Amino acid sequence: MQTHFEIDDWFIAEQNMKAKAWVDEDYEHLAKKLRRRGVEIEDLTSRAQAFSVAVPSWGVGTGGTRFARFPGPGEPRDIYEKLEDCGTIFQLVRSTPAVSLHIPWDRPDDARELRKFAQERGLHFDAMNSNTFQDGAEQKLSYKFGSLTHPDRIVRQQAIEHNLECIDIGRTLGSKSHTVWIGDGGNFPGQLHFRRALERYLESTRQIYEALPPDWRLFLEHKLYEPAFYSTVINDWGTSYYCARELGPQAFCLVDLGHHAPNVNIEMIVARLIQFGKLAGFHFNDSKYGDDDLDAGSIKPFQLFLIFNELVDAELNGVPDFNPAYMLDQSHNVTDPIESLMMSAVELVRGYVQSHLVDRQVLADAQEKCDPMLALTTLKEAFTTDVSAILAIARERAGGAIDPLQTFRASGYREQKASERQAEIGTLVGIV
Ligand code: LRH
Ligand code: MN
Repeated sequence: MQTHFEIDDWFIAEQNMKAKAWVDEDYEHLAKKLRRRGVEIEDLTSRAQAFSVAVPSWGVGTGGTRFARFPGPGEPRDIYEKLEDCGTIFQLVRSTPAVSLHIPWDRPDDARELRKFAQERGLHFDAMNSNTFQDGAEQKLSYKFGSLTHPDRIVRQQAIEHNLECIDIGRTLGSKSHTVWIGDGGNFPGQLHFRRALERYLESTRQIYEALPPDWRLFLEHKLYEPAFYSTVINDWGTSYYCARELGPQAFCLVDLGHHAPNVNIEMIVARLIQFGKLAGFHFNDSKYGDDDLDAGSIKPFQLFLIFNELVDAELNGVPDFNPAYMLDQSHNVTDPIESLMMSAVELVRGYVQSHLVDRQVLADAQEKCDPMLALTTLKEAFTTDVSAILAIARERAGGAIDPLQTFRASGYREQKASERQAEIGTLVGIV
């Protein structure tokens, strides 16, 4: 009978023993520092423990580019092996109890069985994702020239029905939201009629919106460019916001950090969508140039902090119905996907906890008194506070690893999976 290696909780506890002394010392030291600022460290540790982010099922396989993909050992070959890896990430960092699926990549033969398999690993399903940016094997009509905005009504109907199928699968899996990202656009001037294309988008998404169960949310994901390289129908937050408003109260705007032109002030877009009551949530990642899908916080950690600063400000000011969905959306081309997803989840909790360190009274006074230097230094004081000990203790108290990377590597999990999962040529799980 094929065994499936899993890391034992006693092994994590054993590894934690090696780190316990230094992490407790650092925690005590940080507690003293924060007490001088009138901050109770235990308040931050419980906030860290309460933070959760969903991992993308498509992120546990090695990603690639149009040039190449270099698969790693022990790649997951199907949705069950992807969930095994998601379960291991959750076991070690404790802040990733949810998985976001992509259809048809993850179309389950038996959704009830899949839900049970996930629950056995402490996992539940976050937003569903449709895919009308590729032509699936059994598909009749091509999305080469678009999907929900395609000039041919029949192609649009095919794309709409695919989204309805995603919602249907999601209902059985217990998901409560559906993300629509389409690559529809043009590569040349004149290829698309900009206004008619947007009208077709609204006409199509309205049919998807009407199929939503009453307690579901529809997430519209904008993107500046790629795969279209001249015009993209849903290219920015303004267009997405207009559509979410037109569709109704269950439609919201999802912010993928990599979907903006370089140097765009994303934290201000977040503040706008919060103010307009239309922030769906995030696909967290990082990038230097395009939609590079690099690890969150790896390139612009201050931007990640400033985004969480807006989110925590809204949370603390009791913005009504404020319930953003946090998801990672990354492509791991040169790192072990499990290591990248673990460490990216850690960076999100870091940004969140540091944002709770901002002295909001001092910041508000500085803003009202037009004292930009005091405003900036108040934010920087929080951003430059090393909260690693809080994050480690929060993981440990939740049964996770004080040092997830060291514990994962010491466990030999990847090597075990390499022997368990003989790669079947052509099995493709990561984004290419
Ligand atoms: C598009 C995107 C979208 C997913 C895809 C995998 O760039 O961010 O969210 O469907 O990546
Ligand atoms: Mn995305």
